[in-house]
Amino acid sequence: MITTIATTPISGQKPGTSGLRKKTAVFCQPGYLENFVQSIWNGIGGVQGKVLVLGGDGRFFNDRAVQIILRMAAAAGAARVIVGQGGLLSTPAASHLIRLHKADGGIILSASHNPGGADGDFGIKYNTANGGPAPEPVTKAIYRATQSLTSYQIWQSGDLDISVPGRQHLGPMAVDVIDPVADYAALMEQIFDFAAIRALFASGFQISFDAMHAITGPYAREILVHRLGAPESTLRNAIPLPDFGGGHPDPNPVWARDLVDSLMGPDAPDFGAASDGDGDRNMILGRGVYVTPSDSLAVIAANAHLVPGYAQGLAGVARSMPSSAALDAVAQVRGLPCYATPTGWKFFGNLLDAGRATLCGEESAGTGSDHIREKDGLWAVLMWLNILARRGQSVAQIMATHWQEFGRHYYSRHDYEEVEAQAAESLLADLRARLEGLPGQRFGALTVQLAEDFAYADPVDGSVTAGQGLQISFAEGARLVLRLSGTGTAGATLRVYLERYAPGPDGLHHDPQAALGPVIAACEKMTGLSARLGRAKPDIVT
Ligand code: G16
Repeated sequence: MITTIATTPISGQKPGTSGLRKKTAVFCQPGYLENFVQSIWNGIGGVQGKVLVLGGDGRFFNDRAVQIILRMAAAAGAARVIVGQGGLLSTPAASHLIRLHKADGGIILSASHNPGGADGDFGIKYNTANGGPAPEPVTKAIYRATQSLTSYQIWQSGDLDISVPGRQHLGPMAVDVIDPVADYAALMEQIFDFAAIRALFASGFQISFDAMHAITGPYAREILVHRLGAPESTLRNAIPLPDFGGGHPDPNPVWARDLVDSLMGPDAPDFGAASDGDGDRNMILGRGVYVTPSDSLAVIAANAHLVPGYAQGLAGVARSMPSSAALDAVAQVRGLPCYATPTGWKFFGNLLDAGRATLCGEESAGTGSDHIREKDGLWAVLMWLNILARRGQSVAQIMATHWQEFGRHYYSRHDYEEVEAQAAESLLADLRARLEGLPGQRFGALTVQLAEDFAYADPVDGSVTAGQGLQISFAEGARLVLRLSGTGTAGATLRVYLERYAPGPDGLHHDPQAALGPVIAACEKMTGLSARLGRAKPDIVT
């Protein structure tokens, strides 16, 4: 039976870089989730007769939210919901299922790399029929719907038992509970040379994979251990927990410190990797080396032909604007089209759908391809393993030869977290106002060549997205980008992206922070950042 509940708009239900993210306590408020879910239905023209995919990364409130969304889908007349067993699905697996079942869309419950638990963050995002994050016009329509909502509808019933695969019904709606891993693992087996990776493992090649107590534990066990023969000891923190064991499930050298330390230590395995809360991010390490996400994307692009799924070549490649130009260097040598998009995976969707790009990636530890429409952590790990198996070299050797051929793009991101929003906004506004006069000006050792407020004209649908970050290029082969994060849930996070190109053959093996010293100094001189934010140094350096 359908019940209609009167409600009023809740302010601030505006999707950010990747869906709506708020403190868990905010999402747990009566009606908060319901208002947003009803606004999704209203914003996309309803779900009457539609097929949806539903699942999340298992963080606190995932289980409750799944039950509420199932009842709201039933009330809205959805024909069928495909839900991961226990309400679990990694973001890449959800994207794949939408495509596999030709579903009309899907709902993914996750705040990605943000911490979870009752005191952490929760999030929800809507993906469209191509399997990708809803593009801007759709998120805007959903936001508009939140602002005029007067009621929501929910099916009156108790909870469904979604702990066992199989079909059941909620009113007239079919609910298919499926194994969250099986279809995704089968897709990976189609793309990669599993025999070659199995042989690599059998030869004694050691890997360590850190699931950070998040969603990829069961996926990694099935793929790396069961299908590829790696020992169980390969897996760290492989049991998903609602609070990620109190950790911060962001696979970077700061939050996956233990893994990084073990790769830098005396008994290091040959390869290390980690993934995030919902399984779409990745970190790649070799014995004694950390591979930046931008470098990883470039190496993957340069070696993709060694992987069966990409043996026929790449149509093109794409990166987010703040990501380093390491990808562009590969694209130039290989004659591939290369696109720079705003931050946010949703901007790759059109390029992938139109067949203009095969691979894409971001400095924020996301890498992926046209196999789905989300970034994909385990896919990136398997890309590396397949390349390592075929090249028979270590990660360090692959990096060294890559830099010899393409030069090295030293890269780092400095994050100033939870700063006063007004201070960060006025810093950017002041710099924006000065952009026109910057070219030709010298800041320490660097001379500004170009300065712009990045705007993206989508080559497929012609839409223009402005205000996507301040980009300052220097004549000496360096670049500085400043933008505000769109995924935080408290205050503002200012991201400062630093890049400097070393063409080689010398100067390829410096400490990145030292190599970037002139860019860091130029940023400080140009913006007066430390004084304006009241911070002597960044909170997070990756
Ligand atoms: C999300 C988006 C990414 C983006 C990242 C960081 O990742 O999907 O495209 O690069 O946030 O965004 P921001 O700099 O605005 O915080 P995830 O893994 O959180 O979904």
